Amino acid sequence: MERTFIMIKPDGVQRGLIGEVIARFERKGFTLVGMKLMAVSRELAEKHYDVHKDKPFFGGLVEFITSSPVVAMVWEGENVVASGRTLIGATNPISSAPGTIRGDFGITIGRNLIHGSDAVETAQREIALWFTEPELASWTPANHGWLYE
Ligand code: RTP
Ligand code: MG
Repeated sequence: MERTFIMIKPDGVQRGLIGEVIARFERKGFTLVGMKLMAVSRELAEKHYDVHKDKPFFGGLVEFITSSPVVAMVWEGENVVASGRTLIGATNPISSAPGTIRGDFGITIGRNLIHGSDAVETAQREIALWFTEPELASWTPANHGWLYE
C-alpha cells in the first residue's frame, strides 16, 4: 500500500491545527502509520528541501521550518500521495480551493501550514529521511473492507 510523508509546519502547530489536519486525513480513510512532534535541525531541514536549495526563498524556508516544532507523519492508503496533495490544496493559498487545508486556513505561500510529498519516489525518500523503520507501524484498520473494493 502506498505511503506519503506529511508534515504540519510550525505555523500549523502554533495555530492549534494539529487535530484539524489529522482529522481530515483520518476521515478521508487514510491510515496513520507514524507520527512525532519534533524540533527540526538545520541539517534535516536543508536535506528535506534540498530540491529548492538554489531558490531565493530557501534560506527563509529553512529558518521557518527550524523555528518551532513540527508534526511529522506517515499516512498510508490507495493513491495517498496524490490524494494527500488534493486534501492539502495548491501551494499558494491565494489559489488553494476552499475545502482544502491551505484553502481553509492559509493566507500566504510562506505560511501554508503543511507539507505533503509530491510523488511516490519523493515520499519514499522523505519517509526514510524523517523516520526509522521501528517508528513506523504496519496495521490494517478494522474498516478497511468498507473503504476498498
Ligand atoms: P511543500 O513542499 O511544502 O509540500 O509545498 P509544495 O510542494 O506545495 O511547494 P514547493 O514548490 O515544494 O515549495 C516548498 C515550500 O516552499 C515555500 N515557498 N515559498 N516565498 C515563495 O515564493 C515560496 N515558494 C515556495 C512554501 O512554504 C512551499 O510550501
Ligand atoms: Mg514540495
